[in-house]
Amino acid sequence: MEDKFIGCFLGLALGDAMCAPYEGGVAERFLWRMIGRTKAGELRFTDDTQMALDIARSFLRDGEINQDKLAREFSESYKWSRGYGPGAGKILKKIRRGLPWNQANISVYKDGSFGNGAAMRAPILAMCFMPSSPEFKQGVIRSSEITHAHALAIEGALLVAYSVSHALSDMPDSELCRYLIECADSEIFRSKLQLCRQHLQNKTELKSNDVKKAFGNGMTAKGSCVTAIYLAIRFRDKPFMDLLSFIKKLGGDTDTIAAMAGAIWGASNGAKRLQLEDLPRIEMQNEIQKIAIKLHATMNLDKNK
Ligand code: R7I
Ligand code: MG
Ligand code: MG
Repeated sequence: MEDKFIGCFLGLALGDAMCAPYEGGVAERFLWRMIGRTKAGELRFTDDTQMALDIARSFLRDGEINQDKLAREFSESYKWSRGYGPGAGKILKKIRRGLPWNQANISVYKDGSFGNGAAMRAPILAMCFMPSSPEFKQGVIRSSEITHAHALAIEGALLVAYSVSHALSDMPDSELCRYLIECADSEIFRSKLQLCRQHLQNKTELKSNDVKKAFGNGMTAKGSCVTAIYLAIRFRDKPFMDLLSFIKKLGGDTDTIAAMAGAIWGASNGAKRLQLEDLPRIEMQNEIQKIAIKLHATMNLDKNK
């Protein structure tokens, strides 16, 4: 199980760092070419991994998702050069200046953001709480709403977290799809998940343009979470690099789709199947690995209580 936790966190971070250079349009890609490596030549990660680290550190320190403390952690880590979403960046700067998070999160969009910024970091909650515990769902909601108060952003985060949790416990694909469809609250997520189940059952080899049309490749939760879930399951028995190559070709919000899909893929397959020796190194790789090991140890302790 420890290897699956490491696979999940590294899958998220590697997906993020390796697909970030392919995100967005020409300007974003050019910028990332300039700032996408550390001085030591390691690949830099973006907001997806940074916020995942913030949740993990906050949980390991406090033993819970304490929203005030996590809001501070998120806002203190904020740096423009991590490529945060435009709304999220504004919210985090307001929190840093002292605005309470539950005012900041509705200050940019009046119902809160429906971006995928809550879902991209949600895999960590599957490594904090037992899947059947009420704390799990609550943890996803609490960690999401600090920056993403919109119901669709939270729904996307829950679906990604459930997918990771089931990948950690090796639930068969058909059961996972059924479970996710049952959990979906909105018509848009339900219909995309039904389509996802259909394509997986029929083993349709959708081309990248068809995936984009069916599930989306943008920055909204409804236009990216099912994409990531579909691709993670479709590529689960294939090499990690095949998954990432497909996402690079898909374009759009590549870092985030790869972070979510990478976390699910890594939770299924474990770190050994990532074949780290063949992949570029990313910044803080050892620290990410150590944090995954700590999360695993903490969850086992809880189990034995
Ligand atoms: O969701 P978020 O934190 O980050 C999304 C992406 C990820 O790919 C990151 O890697 C980073 O690159 O950014 O950022 P937000 O700014 O909250 O939401 C993302 C986008 O969704 C916004 O820039 C808007 O285009 C759109 N969006 C909305 N548009 C209209 N009305 C989100 N909420 C709304 C809304 O209420
Ligand atoms: Mg990002
Ligand atoms: Mg992104």
